[in-house]
Amino acid sequence: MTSELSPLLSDTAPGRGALRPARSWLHSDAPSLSLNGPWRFRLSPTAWVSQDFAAEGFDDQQWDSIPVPSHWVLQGDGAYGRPIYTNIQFPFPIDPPHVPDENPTGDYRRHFHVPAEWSAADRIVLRFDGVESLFRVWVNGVEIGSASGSRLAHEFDVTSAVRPGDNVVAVRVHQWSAASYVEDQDQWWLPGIFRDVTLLVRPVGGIEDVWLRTGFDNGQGRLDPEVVADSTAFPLTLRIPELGVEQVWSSAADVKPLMVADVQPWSAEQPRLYDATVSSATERIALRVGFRTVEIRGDQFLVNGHRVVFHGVNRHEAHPERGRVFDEEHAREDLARMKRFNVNAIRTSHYPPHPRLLDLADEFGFWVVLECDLETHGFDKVGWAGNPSDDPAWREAYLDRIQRTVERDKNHPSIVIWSLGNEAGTGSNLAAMSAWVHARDAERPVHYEGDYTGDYTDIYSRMYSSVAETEEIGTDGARTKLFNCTPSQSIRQRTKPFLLCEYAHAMGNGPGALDEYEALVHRHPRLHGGFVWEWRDHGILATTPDGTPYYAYGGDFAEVVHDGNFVMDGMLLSNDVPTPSLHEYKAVTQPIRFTFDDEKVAISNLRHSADTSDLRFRWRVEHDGTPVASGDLDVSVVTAGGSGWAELPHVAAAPDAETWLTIEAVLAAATAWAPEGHRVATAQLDYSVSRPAPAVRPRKDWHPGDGTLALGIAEFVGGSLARLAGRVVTGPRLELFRAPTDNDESPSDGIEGSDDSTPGVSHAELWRSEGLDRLTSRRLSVAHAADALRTLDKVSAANSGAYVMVESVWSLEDGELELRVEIEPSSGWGSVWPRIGIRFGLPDDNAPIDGAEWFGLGPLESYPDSLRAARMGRFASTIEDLAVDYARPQESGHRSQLRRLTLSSGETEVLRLEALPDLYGRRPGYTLSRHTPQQIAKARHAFELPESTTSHLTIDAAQHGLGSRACGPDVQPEFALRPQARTIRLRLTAG
Ligand code: IPT
Repeated sequence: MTSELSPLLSDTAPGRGALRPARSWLHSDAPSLSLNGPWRFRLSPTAWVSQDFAAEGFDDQQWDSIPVPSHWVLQGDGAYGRPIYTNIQFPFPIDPPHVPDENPTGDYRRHFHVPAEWSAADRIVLRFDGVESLFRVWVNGVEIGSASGSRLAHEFDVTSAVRPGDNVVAVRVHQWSAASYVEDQDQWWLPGIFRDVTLLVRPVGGIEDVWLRTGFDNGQGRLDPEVVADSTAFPLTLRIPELGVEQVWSSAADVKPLMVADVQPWSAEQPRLYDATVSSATERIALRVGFRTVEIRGDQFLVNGHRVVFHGVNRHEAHPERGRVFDEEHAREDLARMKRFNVNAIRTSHYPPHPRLLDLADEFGFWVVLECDLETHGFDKVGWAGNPSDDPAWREAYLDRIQRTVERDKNHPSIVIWSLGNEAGTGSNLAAMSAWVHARDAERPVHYEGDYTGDYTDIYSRMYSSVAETEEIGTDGARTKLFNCTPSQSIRQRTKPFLLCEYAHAMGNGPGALDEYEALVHRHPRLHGGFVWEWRDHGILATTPDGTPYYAYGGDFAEVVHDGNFVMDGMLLSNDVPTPSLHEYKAVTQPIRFTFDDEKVAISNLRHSADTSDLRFRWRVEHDGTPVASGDLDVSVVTAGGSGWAELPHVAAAPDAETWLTIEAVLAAATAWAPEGHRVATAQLDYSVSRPAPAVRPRKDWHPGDGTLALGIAEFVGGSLARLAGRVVTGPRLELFRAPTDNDESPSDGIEGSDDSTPGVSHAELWRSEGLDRLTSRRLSVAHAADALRTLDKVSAANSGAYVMVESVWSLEDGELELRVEIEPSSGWGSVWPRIGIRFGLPDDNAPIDGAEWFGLGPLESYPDSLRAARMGRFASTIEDLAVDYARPQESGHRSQLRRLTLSSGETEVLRLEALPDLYGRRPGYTLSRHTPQQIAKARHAFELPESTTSHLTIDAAQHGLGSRACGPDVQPEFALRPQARTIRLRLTAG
């Protein structure tokens, strides 16, 4: 037994016995039988288990039952092991092509009934749409074959093994195999039969495969059919009723290209599909045809003659309970959500998705980069020694993978680029894959990021290049050498269309600078946009011992090696909630742009091919956030790439309130993905008259005092605030710390242009070493004046000589309580600062502060390099909803450019704050939270945060940007917060 098994597990070839060539995943009316459902299941800790179970008469009564499709590690509450998350690391020794004896092995069995009529079939085929990682199949005890290529379809001819009536199929699945070395994607390792299993009748005279290649040229559609069928299948008929197409092919020789008049093209914006059938006497195949031509002209990537800008996302198959098991409703909702957030493209990172996803992509309209199931990233650890990509022993496996990828999905109009895989180094096997694609599908370009020098691919692609570097790539005539390229290779790469197959790493709170990347696309036509990493967090729903649900990440399942929360880097949280970054993305990529000019607004339509006839434009005027007038804008239809004008309404600025005009482009009618009125694009214009903040009243009568007094609504004891509006209050204290974001925690690679680039050291480490999270203070003086109190504090940290002087002046001004805080750092502070703020503690006091209403930027959190989604207005929120539930607790909830804030307890308004601008007109931001930054920084998950009824209000004169350093560039220098002097001025009144 062992001698038989060992070569299979270590075999670099993709298994034995699966049918070749691979074919399309077709919608056929031939009979089929889904083998999804409960199977008998047994898990063994090693591959060295008896194969007796495959025998027909084996007694599996003692076995468990498991659903197919599923991942066994997500079934049985831990009874079948746990998921493992690694990014680059191999969770087994790097000993290719061998895997350890500790190799979880799942044995599956089920019975199925074959109808007697099936005896008339030409063949009976057993199809597996996805099994991770290596599996062997037996039918009625007869070994059928084996296969690897987890996210690829495999079909086996089981005609001679099945019989009418009862049959039994047995499948053995090994978690680890040679294939694991080429499936090292950044995701959970999730073994099992996780996609459909189907028994298919292949009728006599059936159609093995169809490819309806299409093209579109000046209103004419081109159809270039390819059919695989033996001569008994003919005549075949192609029908596209809506276009009046009915072609009868009496033999293979008749199958020729044809032109179709009056065709509407397919595009991601207007995904026009035509129902088509190809039928023989015994089988009918249904397809949905979209006419479009993909081409590269010079350095331009065009569809139907127009340049495509990819506003894309990397999409993994991830579901918090199902893992990579496809859930069509969930996927459909996800794609609709993408459309609502102006996403127009998907890279299927890093493997072909469930085939139905591509039907949906055709239907909703996305430009798809379809990626092969291939990644060997873990070889990086050993300097890429033994990388399969450059080892002829793996050539067959590589070719098999790309063939199964392209063949399965070739009919989809949404797929405009083939991608060979991800992070697999470089080498001849990748070049061979590319050559095969070029020969098989001359139209669609080949992408592979790792071909930095462009030796075998058609598109220049990078991941996480900085804004500056990306701009260099797009700049004509630039001579700078490109990443990993010689001068001549750099020149060659600049002759190709460029895309960022990954950028704007969206881990935790971030990314910053989405707008700067977007701006490049419009300045440099060679730059075709890119794909944010990534669409969604891959959290797995788990519960704490006390039953609290949470989304687990690496390390939560006691993995031996893991990569923590690096798998939580989506613009969508695990529970489908869009993070502020997705709103920012939507704002930055809006296809309609507005430029104000006096009484007019210019409206640019940046779409690929759709005009604006699907949109309605409306306006509204607000005074301090309260709507006072609204209406529709009269805009004539703007063609794609064009621009038009609209007259703006007359807006009178209010004398005593800020006056803002907001315009919006909304859907005029419901679509498949959004209701009528859905906002596609928006812009604001400030009409306010300038109203300078009241000057600081000079006081000359300061004299020392004990600091115990009342000033309006404030009561002080020993110079410290004790009560506000009758409530106990602590602070305010200087706050320079924020709970580090994932970007803040990421070590610098030392080569970027950031303010702290000590290689291997993160901002957060510097903050902790400077003691920003543990400031202490010493009161230097307390002084009184008429209606005023002044304190001077020296704030510093243990074992630090650097300090900040904080002068606080409380006074009554025009009958209102004013607080002015002057924050004055000493020399000697080294790092950037996360924030410059003051924090109040607002204990429960029998009425916890649990809500906020404000006039300022909102409704969601914003930071200096992520401000585009924020708009000026009046907003309200509960304290819980102010923060985002990032998988790992971190800085969240900052609202920028505050004007006025009301804190409430239930229905009762407790405290009102007005934030005065500083001398430069800068307004502070605010954060209201149940926890201090120090508490948040300690928690790995939200459930670890202490219970709290105290609310903490931080008023920040400034916050540091977000950047995307967790995997990419740091905060751009203009948004990096260096230690500096700041003034905060607040007016406080009782609610
Ligand atoms: C890049 C990977 O391609 C992607 O799969 C993901 O892991 C991403 O990083 C980070 O989340 S590779 C990285 C070394 C640039």
